[in-house]
Amino acid sequence: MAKYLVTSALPYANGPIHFGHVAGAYLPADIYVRYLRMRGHQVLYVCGTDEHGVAITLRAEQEGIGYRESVDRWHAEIRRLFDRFGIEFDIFSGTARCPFHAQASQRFFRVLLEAGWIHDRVEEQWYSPAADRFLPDRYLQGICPECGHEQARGDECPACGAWIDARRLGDPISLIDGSKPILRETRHWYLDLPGLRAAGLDRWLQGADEERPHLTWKPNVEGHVQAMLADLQERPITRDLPWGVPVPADLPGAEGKVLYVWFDAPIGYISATMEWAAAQGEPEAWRDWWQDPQTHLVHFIGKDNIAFHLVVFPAMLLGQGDAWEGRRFVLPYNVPANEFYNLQGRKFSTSGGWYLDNEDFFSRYSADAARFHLALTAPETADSEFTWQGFQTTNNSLLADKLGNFASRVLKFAGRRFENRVPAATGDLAGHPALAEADERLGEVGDRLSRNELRKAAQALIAGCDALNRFFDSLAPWKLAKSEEQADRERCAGAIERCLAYLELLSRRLRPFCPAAAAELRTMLGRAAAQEGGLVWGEEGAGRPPAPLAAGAELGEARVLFRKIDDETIAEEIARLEARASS
Ligand code: B3M
Ligand code: ZN
Repeated sequence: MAKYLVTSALPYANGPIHFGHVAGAYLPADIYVRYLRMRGHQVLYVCGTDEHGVAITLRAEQEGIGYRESVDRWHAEIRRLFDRFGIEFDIFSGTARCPFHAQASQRFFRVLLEAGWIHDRVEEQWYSPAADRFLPDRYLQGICPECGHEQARGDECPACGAWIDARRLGDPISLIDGSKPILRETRHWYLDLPGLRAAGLDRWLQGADEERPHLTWKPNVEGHVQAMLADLQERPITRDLPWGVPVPADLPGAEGKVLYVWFDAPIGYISATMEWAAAQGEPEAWRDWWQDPQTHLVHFIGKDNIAFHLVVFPAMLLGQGDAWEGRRFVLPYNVPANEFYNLQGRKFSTSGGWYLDNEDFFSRYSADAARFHLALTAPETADSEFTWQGFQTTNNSLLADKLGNFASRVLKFAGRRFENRVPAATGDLAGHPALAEADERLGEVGDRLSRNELRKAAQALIAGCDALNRFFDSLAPWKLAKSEEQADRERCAGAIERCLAYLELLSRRLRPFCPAAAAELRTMLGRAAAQEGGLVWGEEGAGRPPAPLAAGAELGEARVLFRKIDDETIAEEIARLEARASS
């Protein structure tokens, strides 16, 4: 049994999140967590909203409401979508609402400052005489110094992805009022990334650290990290903003300054864990997760957050040294970052109307079908997309026709022929090739999930269903049942016993993907799926068929696991999407 601390990127509380976010950083984590728990591991899954920074202030200013009011609204909205999707966190907090966050962030800052990893300097920054304020990163727009793109932001370029020093932006304008800013001197604090790199970050990234048995990162992760390391510089970690975690007030020049959002946001994982621990009545228990060398820390993120999770945050953790009562922080064990997930050939865009209306979607379709489809099309190694046709195919041809249909034909047959009870096992069907195939494919599901290969895990599950349907067809129990031969009728009973045993196994393999349908399937299996305690994953796989079920156990009632979606409905959805986008 091992210990896993799993996080999903803290979404900005400045707008709704969409299916693309869910497919990239939340569903893969939720599936992983459910799987690990079934394997008996100790798991804590933390998340919350990212409630500071310019993304928030700009939004609230547009909405004409207070920062707090704005983040509260979006926090609730985002949380609702996660609930709809069945994403279950141990805690879902937020950086402005967590009572431990500001203090933890300031402590991180102070430790780094005292250890010499943070320096302060007085430098020129863009200042707006019109608004009488400094203009941090995203308040500015200008020409990218790297690629010449004309609408680069003051922090990064949307075209080439470069991190930009705002002072190098060409012809900047203020996004508040379009006016031209001027350069004015002010004090800021800088994180010495090159120094931290030499002091241990490099060693850890290369896997030379024995605490991180992982020797390789996903190729997309490795690529981003190398690009960032090629030009690693000190980064400013404070901003002139009226909203955020204040720079500790006793420092000269701290007035009006807050910590940069990317400094405090990842500490949000830690402060959320502190909040969770306090709610358990064990305020110190957060250390058992963050400061125990046995912990496997796994961050689920989208590709745009790679540099922060593999370079900046680990550097901040390393730089804490043993200043926290002598206990060091763990560094990430894995960062299974995903690529982007689009919608019908284009990027999701809330303002452009190119999105799925979450309320609408869940009033018509099941969360489980959406979860399974997103897993099957997850953007693991390349960008991928949601299409309505693809969703229909997954729902109808895979979930309903292969899985749901197998369950209903077996259960209906058992209901008619065996008085809705598990018939006696015969034992002579174990070597059947279709069952051997099912063993192999259903065994593969767990291997794939443990490596965060959701697509292949979902495919293996469906391939297992295919094999089971082939088994049922090749045995033709409806013929055997009518045979005059006693041996045939026994074979029929044996076949149905095997089908029921595999259905029970399927309910467990399905559970991380489709928790509600898996529970429903177990209800349908009645006493045949009775189990003491929590549901365990089990060791079934190649060479290990499911154990015989207790003969005579009473089954439940066969029901429809996945309802089909007709062509007309899909056509309507596409028409609605296009109409919304062009209105
Ligand atoms: N809020 C960026 C994003 O939502 C940022 C992630 C923070 S994770 C600590 O993509
Ligand atoms: Zn650029």
